[in-house]
Amino acid sequence: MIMNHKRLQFPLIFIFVTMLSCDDNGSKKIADLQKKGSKCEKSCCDQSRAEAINKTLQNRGDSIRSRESYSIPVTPDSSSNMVLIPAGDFLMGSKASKMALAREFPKHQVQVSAFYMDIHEVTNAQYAAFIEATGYQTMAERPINWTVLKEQLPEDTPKPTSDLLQPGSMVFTPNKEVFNLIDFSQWWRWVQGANWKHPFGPESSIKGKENEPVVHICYEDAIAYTEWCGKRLPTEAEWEWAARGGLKKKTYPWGNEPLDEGSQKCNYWTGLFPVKNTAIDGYEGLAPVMTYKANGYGLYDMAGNVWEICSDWYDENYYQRCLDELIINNPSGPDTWYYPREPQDPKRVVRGGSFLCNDSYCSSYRVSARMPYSQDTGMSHTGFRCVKDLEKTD
Ligand SMILES: [Ca+2]
Ligand SMILES: [Ca+2]
Repeated sequence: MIMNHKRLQFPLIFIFVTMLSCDDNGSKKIADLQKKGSKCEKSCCDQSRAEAINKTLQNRGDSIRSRESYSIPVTPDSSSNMVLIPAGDFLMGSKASKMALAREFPKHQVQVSAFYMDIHEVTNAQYAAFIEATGYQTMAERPINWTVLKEQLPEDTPKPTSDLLQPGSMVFTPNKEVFNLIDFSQWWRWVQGANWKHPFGPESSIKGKENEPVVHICYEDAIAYTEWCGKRLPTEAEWEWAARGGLKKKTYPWGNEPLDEGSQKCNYWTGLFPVKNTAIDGYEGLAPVMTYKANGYGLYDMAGNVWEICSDWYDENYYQRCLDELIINNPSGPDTWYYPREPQDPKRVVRGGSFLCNDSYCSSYRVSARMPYSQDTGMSHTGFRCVKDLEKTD
C-alpha cells in the first residue's frame, strides 16, 4: 500500500517525449494494446533516476527523512542457501518469436563453468544482517551527487535545487488512469525517502516482510553485499544457464507451459497491466522467496518476483559480437555499456522479470529475456542473488 509520502509529479512534456520514444500507437486503449502485444524496446521496467529528476526540475519537493524505527531481525547469510550449478553449454538468447525482443537475438553458443548460486533472491533479513554488520548506507539513502548526476543529463541542465537531490528511489505506483503503455511515468514515481527499509516511502516499513526479496538496491549496493559475504553477482550467461535448470530450448524455467495453464508458477502481473491486478498467483506485490516451485536446479523465482542484477554491462549488440567473434567461454559482457536511448546513463543487465511482468508487455519471465537497468537507480521491483566460484584444487 502506498503510504503518506510526497511524490514528484511528471510534467506533460515528459509524457509527450516518451510517447514519441517508441513506435507503438500511444493513443490506443490499454486493452487494445494488450491484444496487439505491445513491444516497446524501452520497457515498463527501466526508469532511471536521472530521467525522473530531469523531468521534475520544475517541481518542488520537501526533504523527507525516514521516521520508521523498526529494527528487522537479522539472519546471517549462509552458503547452505546455495546449490551447485553444473558446467555445460547451451544456446543463449532467443530466436525471433512472438514474445522475444531484438535484444535477445541472435542465439549463440555459450559454455559456462560450474558455480554455486543462491537458491533464492537475497531477502530483507539477509540484507539487514549485512547492514547491521557493516553500517553500509545504500545509494537510495544518500543525497544525490550532482557531479555524478549531471553527467547523465543533457548538457546545460541547470543544477536542481537541493530539495530535488534528497535521497529517494523509484516506486511502482498503481494507477487506474493510464492512457497508453509507453509513458511509464504513469506508474513509476520518484519518491523521496523510499529505500530498501521503506519500500513505499518514509512511512512504510518491511515489518513482516523479512522473507521478501530486498528491493531498491542498485548495482553498487549489490556489489557491497556480495563482497561482504564472499560471493559475487552472476554473469548474464551464468544466470540464463542456471535459469534453464537443465532443460533445453525451453521458454521458461519450468518448460513451455504458459503461465496461465496448470498450477501457479511464479509471481507476475495477472490481469490488465498496469491498471488491474487480479493477484490470482497469490500476490499483488512481492511474494516471499521460495513461494513457487523451484526449477530443475533447485532455484526459486528465476521467473518473476524481482528482477535480478547481473554483473555485465548492457549492450544491445553484444550477442551479435559473441556470435561474430566466437566469444563462447564464460562470456562476461562488454567492456562498457551501450544504450542509444540513454547514452549517458550507465546500464547493467537485469534478468528474470518481476511481479510487474505480463505477456502483454515484456513477458520477461522467459529465460532469454534481458533488460537494461540504470546501475545507480533503486526500484521497487529490482533485487539480486549471488553466486560463488568453486574452490580451486591443485
Ligand atoms: Ca502477482
Ligand atoms: Ca526473480
